[in-house]
Amino acid sequence: MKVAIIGLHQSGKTTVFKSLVGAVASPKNSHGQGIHVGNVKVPDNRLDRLVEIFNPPKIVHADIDFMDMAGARPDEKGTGLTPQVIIEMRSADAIVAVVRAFNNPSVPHPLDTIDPLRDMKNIEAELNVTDMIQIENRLQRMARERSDTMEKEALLKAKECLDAEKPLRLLDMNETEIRILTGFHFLSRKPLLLLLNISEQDIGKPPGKELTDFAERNDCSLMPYCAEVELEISELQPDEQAGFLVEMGLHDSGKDRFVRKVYEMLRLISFFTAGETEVHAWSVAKGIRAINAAGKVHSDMERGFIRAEIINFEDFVKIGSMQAARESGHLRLEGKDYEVCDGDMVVFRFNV
Ligand SMILES: Nc1nc2c(ncn2[C@@H]2O[C@H](COP(=O)(O)OP(=O)(O)O)[C@@H](O)[C@H]2O)c(=O)[nH]1
Ligand SMILES: [Mg+2]
Repeated sequence: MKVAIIGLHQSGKTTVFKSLVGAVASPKNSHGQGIHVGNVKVPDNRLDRLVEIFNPPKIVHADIDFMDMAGARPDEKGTGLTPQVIIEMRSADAIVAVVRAFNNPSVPHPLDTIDPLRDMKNIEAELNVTDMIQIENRLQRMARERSDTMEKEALLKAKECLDAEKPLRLLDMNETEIRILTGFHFLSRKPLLLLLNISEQDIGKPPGKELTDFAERNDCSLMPYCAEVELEISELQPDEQAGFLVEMGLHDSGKDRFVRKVYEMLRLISFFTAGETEVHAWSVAKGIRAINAAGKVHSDMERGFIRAEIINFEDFVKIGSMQAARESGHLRLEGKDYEVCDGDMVVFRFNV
């Protein structure tokens, strides 16, 4: 899974990126034109607990790749969606837009004033316009080629939505339209998280109503985040981090909450395989069937699927071991069509 971080010049994209991947892993030329990719583990208390129980040599978290996009040049007023950036964004599964709300006189805003609502509207409009241009280009080409009318109808419907200044996230589509339009990888259809980059003194305050209303109206998520403080925290040793959070009066790190939020937004769930050799969180799409989940672990397990033995994490920790769960009849036998739930611990039985 891949998530693109976009935003205006100096909104704090690179600071957010570094707070996620760690300052060490990030490249020096943060103002270069390249796109930097960093892999981030999804924090999961349940996985930590399983590691305590099984004490395996190998631990695998669910993970997400974040991309710090090249971004706008200092003289640009937008987010700098160059053709190269657009291509990368199309391949992303979700978008995080960093919106500046922090005050820092030594860091000028490209539009001079701090106005998060204005910036959110501009970002949304930029994504919509990018999709609109793509649709118009396609329609023009189709007019010359006299091609598929179903595709044309779907595109016109999408165009109507964008004309009304609504992102394609809000468009109701039937299955045919979804099939046709998915191939275009429209930006305004991707899950969008507006990450409000706040000043340190605003930590803990809820975002203004006009901002939450905007997010709700456009079906996107909104979350306050103080990139600078999160970066500081990420640079501490793990044991110092906990102390720092207590000092700041915080329950958990914003970074952990942010990454979990993105994971949710991607509509992913985790199931676990656990044993003496490995504890592994597997990310799969919500609603996946047991047989397809087996295929994530190994193609042989999908091909030779017999059944899945399942117990949810919550029940497992009460019982304490797989052996005890099996003996007490708490390990359920499920067939190939069983819909895997978040937190399921699974043993696949297969034969090839
Ligand atoms: N005060 C304050 N400054 C920040 C915060 N986040 C970023 N900055 C500063 O804003 C400047 C631009 O940040 P950067 O991450 O490079 O922005 P980018 O252009 O979007 O990648 C840097 O000097 C950061 O230190 C924040 O939360 N609070
Ligand atoms: Mg940057």
